[in-house]
Amino acid sequence: MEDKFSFGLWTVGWQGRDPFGHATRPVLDAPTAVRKLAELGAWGITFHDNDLIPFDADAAERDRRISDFRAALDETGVVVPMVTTDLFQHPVFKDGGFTSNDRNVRRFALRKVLRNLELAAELGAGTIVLWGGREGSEVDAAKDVRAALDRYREALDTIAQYSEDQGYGLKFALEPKPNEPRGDILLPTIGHALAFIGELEHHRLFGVNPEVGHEQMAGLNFVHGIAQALWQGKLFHIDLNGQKGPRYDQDLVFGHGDLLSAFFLVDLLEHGGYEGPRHFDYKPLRTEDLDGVWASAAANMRTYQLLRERAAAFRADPEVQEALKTSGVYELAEPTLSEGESIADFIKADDVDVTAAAERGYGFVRLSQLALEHVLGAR
Ligand code: 3MF
Ligand code: MG
Ligand code: MG
Ligand code: MG
Repeated sequence: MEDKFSFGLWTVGWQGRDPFGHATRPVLDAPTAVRKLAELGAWGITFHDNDLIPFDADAAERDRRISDFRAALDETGVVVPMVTTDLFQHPVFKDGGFTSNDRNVRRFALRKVLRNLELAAELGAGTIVLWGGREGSEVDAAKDVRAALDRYREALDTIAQYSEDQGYGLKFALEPKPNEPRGDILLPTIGHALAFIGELEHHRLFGVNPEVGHEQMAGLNFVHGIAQALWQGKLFHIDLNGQKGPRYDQDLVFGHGDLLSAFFLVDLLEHGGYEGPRHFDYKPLRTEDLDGVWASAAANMRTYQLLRERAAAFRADPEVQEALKTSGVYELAEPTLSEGESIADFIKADDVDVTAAAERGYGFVRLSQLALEHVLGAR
């Protein structure tokens, strides 16, 4: 429970439908997912409104689905830390939700999110994730990006205002992704999202929910992105999974992509002050049966725990500490100007031996090898 491992209902529930093939697994109902994940040691479950309640459900069906789900939560003690809204599956969202060119679609999408906030608050969720998978275009002439960003901002400020007015006290995490399903998606990376948040009226209520694979699809260093989000106090939530470089969104088990990056990510999360859920947004391979689904869910948690152990051993190793010192890693924490040093004095001073500084070796390869040996369990 203290690990705070959580899973999206849509992860273990993925039936294996892809653009080229039909489902390979049966429907998994929400109460079964909750019970099974609890057995495996998960702490939380998250969902899109339509993972739990079908898009066209009537009031009676909605109530029944929610009450069956609640019964499983009560029985197992599994919590709902995050809720999100599906603005991508239904054809009405084919040109986006908040940024569709069609104003009626925008009004429908925004209402769908607003109506989902009450359920989130009732279930005790503190965070709402917003992934704008259909907010984008394939054709540059088709979208005035500046107008789309105006509408995006309008929607998010409306949602935050409503949450404040209702006293829900929710926080909101934007999930960047560069492409898929749209050819190009708005707010494609952590950096774009952070810059956009600064333009929101309720910017304090907004942070990011970065996903490993999404940043790697853009060829970016996920650990660096997470470090900047932490540095800006904006890492509200995280989607852990695996990806093998820039290609389609693979959603592999955590660590089953770039393992060294996963190691440094766990090291950063564990030692960098992140206290939120360790949330897995992955897809059990389409080749797996239901036993394989549960094995893959357990694999995410086990990999995280192993990497956490390995990161602690890395930090505690005296040779690593010495190597970090030799490499100047601690020295970077020292301000560049001395305390009380005026800029006038600083600019005049001539206190650097440039030749010696240019000749210095940093020993970064040694550090890298030490990390690799800890990951491999060789130290
Ligand atoms: C798609 C995703 C989404 C988001 C989810 C928000 C369907 O690539 O990652 O999963 O994570 O919509 O929580
Ligand atoms: Mg994803
Ligand atoms: Mg993904
Ligand atoms: Mg995700």
